[in-house]
Amino acid sequence: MLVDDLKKAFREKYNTDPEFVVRCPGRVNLIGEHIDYSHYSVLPMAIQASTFILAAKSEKNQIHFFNLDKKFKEYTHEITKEMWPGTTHPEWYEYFLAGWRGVLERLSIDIASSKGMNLLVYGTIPPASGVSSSSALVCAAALTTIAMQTGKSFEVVSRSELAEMTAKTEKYVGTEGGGMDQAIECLAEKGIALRIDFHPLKWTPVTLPPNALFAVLHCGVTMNKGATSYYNQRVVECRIAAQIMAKKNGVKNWKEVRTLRDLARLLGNLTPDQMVIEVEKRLEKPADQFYDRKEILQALETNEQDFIQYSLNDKTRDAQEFWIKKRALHVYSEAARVFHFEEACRQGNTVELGKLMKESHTSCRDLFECSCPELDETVEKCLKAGCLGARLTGAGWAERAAVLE
Ligand code: ADP
Ligand code: NG1
Ligand code: MG
Repeated sequence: MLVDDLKKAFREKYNTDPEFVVRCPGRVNLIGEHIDYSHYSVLPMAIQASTFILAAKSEKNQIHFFNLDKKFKEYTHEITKEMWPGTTHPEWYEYFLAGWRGVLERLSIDIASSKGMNLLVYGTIPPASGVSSSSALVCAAALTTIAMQTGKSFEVVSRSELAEMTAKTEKYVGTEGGGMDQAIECLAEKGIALRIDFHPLKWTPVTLPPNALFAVLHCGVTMNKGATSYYNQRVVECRIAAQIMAKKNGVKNWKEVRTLRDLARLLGNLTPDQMVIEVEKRLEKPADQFYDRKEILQALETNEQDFIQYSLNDKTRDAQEFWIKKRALHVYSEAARVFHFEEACRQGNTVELGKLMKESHTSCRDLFECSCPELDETVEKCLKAGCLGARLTGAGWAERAAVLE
């Protein structure tokens, strides 16, 4: 659908022209899966599929949501004195509200005086499929809000600030994400991938070998990360792995250790490759055995209350089993693969790129357990057909009830 068709649809719906049209791309992550929230670098690039938002002011104190995809029901959000508080089971329009809230807070716009809006949303990014439709909607919402509230667009907030702000604000839909998606969607440039580093946010263009062709396939199943606890469970397993190893190493305040990268720094700025060896040494239990809650409290010499406050999050308060060794081994080995991948891009070594992608998939499947049979089968088929490498992209998993038509 062309932008002119979208404008026509807006006019038919609201009897007025849109004042702004915002477009935000989806992304594919080439390598570096589930390591952004451990603050390790990732290597994504934008894709053509995008989310569009068309907007005009409303005289009413409301945000009206109309989606061209009828699966996403029309909705009216009343703007009251109370800010939308966030959610742990998001409806589709709440991804918009997450971006909207972030901008009002950033620009110190009082909720009661914020402007009402009529919106039309149209997306070509397959939702819940690992190519980041959620962040495209959050980032497009943030841009729409900036434009509608200030009458201006990019001059108000820089692209990098927008990336950091939307990474924080998407957490209002209940996932403790790491920031990769918002960063690439706000900072992407045509024709190149970016290596994205966190804390501080930095981005470096990575030119892909001209003879390499990357195809993005859909395996047919979907997974809504906001509505489930899989994602947040992995986030806390990585955090607990870092905290336990820090504690074992004599670090007094394990509560300040938040990520596996914090731990690598504390151990003397060890490289991801060196950290793989450390994990093998420091966590005695075999990787395929979980730690129960009691064992973790003992290892951290702490109580339930502090454990909930410093290690867990909303969706994992009651979790009982934590696979911490496997998760840490995945994170450090995947972080190392990102750097090797970038080096192979520089050398134009497509065979090495393929090898690293295969290793990444195996690690996601066996150590991070974020794959599913449909993804594994798709990877197998690609390799049998002669691809140099294949891997899942994005968070992974599947809810089988939601098979794509
Ligand atoms: P993804 O891997 O695509 O980011 P998520 O589970 O993080 O998957 O987010 C998917 C959710 O985002 C959808 O279930 C829906 O609520 C919302 N969403 C994404 N794109 C759109 C869209 N174009 N229209 C309405 N909702 C959307
Ligand atoms: P998807 O599958 O696109 O929702 C999620 C996270 C990323 C990253 C990847 C796994 C959000 C918004 N996105 O992506 O930050 O952790 O999983 O690498 O939380
Ligand atoms: Mg998402």
